[in-house]
Amino acid sequence: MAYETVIVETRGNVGLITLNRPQALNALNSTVLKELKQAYAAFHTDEAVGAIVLTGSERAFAAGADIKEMQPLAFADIYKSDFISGWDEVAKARKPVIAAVSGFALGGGCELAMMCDFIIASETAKFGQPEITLGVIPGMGGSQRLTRAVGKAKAMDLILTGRMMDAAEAERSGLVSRVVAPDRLLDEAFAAAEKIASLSQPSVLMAKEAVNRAFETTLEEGLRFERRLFHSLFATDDQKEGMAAFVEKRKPAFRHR
Ligand code: CO8
Repeated sequence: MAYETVIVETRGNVGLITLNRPQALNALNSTVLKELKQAYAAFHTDEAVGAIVLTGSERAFAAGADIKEMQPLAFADIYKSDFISGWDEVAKARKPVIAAVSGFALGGGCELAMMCDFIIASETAKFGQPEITLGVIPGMGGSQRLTRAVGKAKAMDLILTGRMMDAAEAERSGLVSRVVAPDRLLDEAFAAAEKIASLSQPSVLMAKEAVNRAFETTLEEGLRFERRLFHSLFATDDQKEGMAAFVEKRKPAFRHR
């Protein structure tokens, strides 16, 4: 498939999507959304792909929603079209997605990174929700996902002032899982994605569902959900294989079923 704003590749069992609008620091417009959804859908139907890495350029993961595209819009336009709602589909990707962030991850860019399952950042990464400086507020989940990720104090600080935080502060705050040297970013993200792709896909998908459920329900319901998923994995061949391989001191050969 020909893409205009993203580069889509498969490397072994890992799908790689690179945002590619260098002239606009990878600002997210309607074409990016359409193409990201297409790329995710293609990876989801490709049984060989076990995990996805989403990245940008060295200078910018994405500097936000495309301000030039939004500037002429009126309330009635964006309300009637339920502007932004299409991004929910991106956030609901079933296979694990790792964001590999270098440079600016601002506004919708930060929100897109937070839609991924975890973020690996280069030392050069800068995160922020500067929408307030444009007379609006985060619209792709920033006020909700950032607050869940870093807590109220830091989220308020960032969202009310519009300031950026560097990679070290983002790691201290719990927004990113690892910070690496710029030239290690893709290798590190790939190594993590390859590891995930080598594991039993049903257990990977259920692990992701279980962690995500923690954000949506009570502890008691979440624990029950986790336990039921755990029980159900004993119906898979891969549970038999994984445990037999441990006992027999050999590597498991998962068949993803
Ligand atoms: N939208 C459109 N174009 C952009 C954007 C953007 N978000 N960010 C940068 N660009 C363009 C610039 O206009 C410039 O283009 P040109 O060369 O044609 O003038 C080019 O990218 C390079 O940018 P700069 O010259 O500004 O580069 P600097 O290194 O001087 O500055 C910054 C880099 C600090 C990142 C600066 O570009 C900046 O502040 N960008 C805007 C950041 C921002 O406010 N982001 C939030 C946008 S609002 C948002 O994300 C709402 C999300 C909810 C809606 C989601 C719907 C999809």
